[in-house]
Amino acid sequence: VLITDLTIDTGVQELLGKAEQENIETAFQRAKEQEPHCKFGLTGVCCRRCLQGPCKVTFNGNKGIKRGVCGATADQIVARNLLSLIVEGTTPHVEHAREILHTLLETAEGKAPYEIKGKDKLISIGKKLGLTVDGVELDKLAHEVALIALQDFQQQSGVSHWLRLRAQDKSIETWEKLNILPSNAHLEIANAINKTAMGCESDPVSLLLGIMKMGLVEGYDGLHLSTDLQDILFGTPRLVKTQYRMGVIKEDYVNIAVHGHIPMVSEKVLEWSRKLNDEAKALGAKGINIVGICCSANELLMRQGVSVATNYASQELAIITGALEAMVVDAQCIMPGLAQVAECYHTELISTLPNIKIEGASHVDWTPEEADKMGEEIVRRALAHYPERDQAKVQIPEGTVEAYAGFSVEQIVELLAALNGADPLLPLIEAIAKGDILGVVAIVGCTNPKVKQDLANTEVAKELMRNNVLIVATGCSAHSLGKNGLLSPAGLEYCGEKLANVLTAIGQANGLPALPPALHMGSCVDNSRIDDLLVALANRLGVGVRELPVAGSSPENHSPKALSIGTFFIAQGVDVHIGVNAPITGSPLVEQALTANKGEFPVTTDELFGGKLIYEADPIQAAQTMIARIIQKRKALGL
Ligand code: BF8
Ligand code: SF4
Repeated sequence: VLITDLTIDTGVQELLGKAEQENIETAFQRAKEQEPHCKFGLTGVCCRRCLQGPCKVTFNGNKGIKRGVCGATADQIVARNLLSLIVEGTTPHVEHAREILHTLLETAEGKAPYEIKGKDKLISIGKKLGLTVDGVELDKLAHEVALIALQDFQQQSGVSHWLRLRAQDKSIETWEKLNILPSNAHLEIANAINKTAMGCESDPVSLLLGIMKMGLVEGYDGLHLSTDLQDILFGTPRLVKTQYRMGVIKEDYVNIAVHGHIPMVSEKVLEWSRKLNDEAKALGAKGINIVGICCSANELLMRQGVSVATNYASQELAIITGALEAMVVDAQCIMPGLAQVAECYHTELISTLPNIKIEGASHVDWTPEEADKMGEEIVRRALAHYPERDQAKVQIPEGTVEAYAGFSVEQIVELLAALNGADPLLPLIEAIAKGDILGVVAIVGCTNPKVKQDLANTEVAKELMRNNVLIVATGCSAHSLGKNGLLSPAGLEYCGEKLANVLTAIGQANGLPALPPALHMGSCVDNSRIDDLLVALANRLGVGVRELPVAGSSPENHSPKALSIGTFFIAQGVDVHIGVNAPITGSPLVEQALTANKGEFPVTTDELFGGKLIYEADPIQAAQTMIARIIQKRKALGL
């Protein structure tokens, strides 16, 4: 396999060459070793739910065994497996939300060394929750907000507070009729695991409704709760400028990469790197340089303008530069293979969460109370490793790309207010109505070593931009766009003329050359921001979210989190494209229900919610399918 077939990132290509010379294995080779993949697994019909199995039943079109030992059919097995996968996508985000919630509680109680930096967000959420905010001390208000959030993990009946806080009334009506309103995230997760357990639920329709309910748990007590509480603690993101690609790792600095998702960890590492910067100078370095990987990168980029080294598939390659003194990880999307790579260099791989340990890594415990101790210890360890760096092994691919980020809904509204202070959303709505903006598509999710890194993410985006579709982006997909110049005004060259004019007008009204063609809205939990934007637009128009000319796309999905986020958006009535391996094709019923492709199965998510799954590996075709749907939704609105 040619290295150039694995990624379009030239820096990663260079480092893959270095890895080959040094005989270091990475995920890119291991992905090839796994080919060809087992078709039973790929199509979702392998069941390992009990010890009578594993059972595999016939996948689409073939003749063979129709039922597992217990009598389970392909429809039942696929639906159960999918629910199980969606639970595995949702749970890390719900845990993420719970961790930030406890940090906020302890901060409000004066027990944790964080401050409440997002005063405006706290007050606006306090008001929406019906709390008295006038004259109330911030700590007290934060405490009350956190206690309400805690009920979303404890109450035995009633509806999730964060769903009531953030969802459109019209959507709530739809979900209520289908009896899928969640109450408590932990209860719903336990309930879903119970459904999928051997000998429990086997009605595929009920399992599918369980999947949609889990999508709502993901959306409100995963994504929204995480973003809201993080904004309260760390502030709401504002426009920032930054740099992308491996070249952000600097040879003459002490380099620390933060990787994972939890900003309570990465923010503290950044804070202590600033405090101890002079100690790096005493060692002969120019200072301490923090770079980001995956969604820790997004969190620090959005609020602090920290630069981004790389995204998911190439995380190991950052170590192969030979210039990282430490890589700090917390949770989610951390490849176990990192430890093996770190062993070949002076880099210390440090895990931080008390219940997420990594084999071969050292560990410095993060707890809300001990956060400062953790930050200082990690930075001191990195400083101590700097003299151990082997210069002969250092090779940092040259070049960085400029990018803008920090597009919270609050920031977008403020930029639009430069055009219309009294009704900021109006200029956007008018541009959509006139067709200057055909629609909005969110490019979200991952990279996946199974497919060429960054290719589909950027190709889907470019095809949409050419057709005057405005792009918003999060997660590792946003990094793909950033590395390739699509988060910078320079990316306007890929846009249709009408879209380019709109972005230039908004940019210039704000003293910028133009807005970039893709607006970076944050980490994967910040898909909540995209939802907030849709709800704001729909409310302003007096329509349901399901009627908006919008779609979501995860062209290089690898994580079950991409599927649970996608499920949330389908429940909102938004079509969601995924490009890699939807493990549903073994069941005609599940496939038809989700994709609304022709078949005998009468009930589809499209009919019930207004959104469906688009499973398409070809990026241009995927973009065209989304455009066709956007045009259909425009027509229904009379546009
Ligand atoms: O939560 S985009 S590869 S890092 S799962 Fe993972 Fe996918 Fe990246 Fe962020 Ni999201
Ligand atoms: Fe086989 Fe049924 Fe057990 Fe699944 S639950 S492994 S189909 S016997």
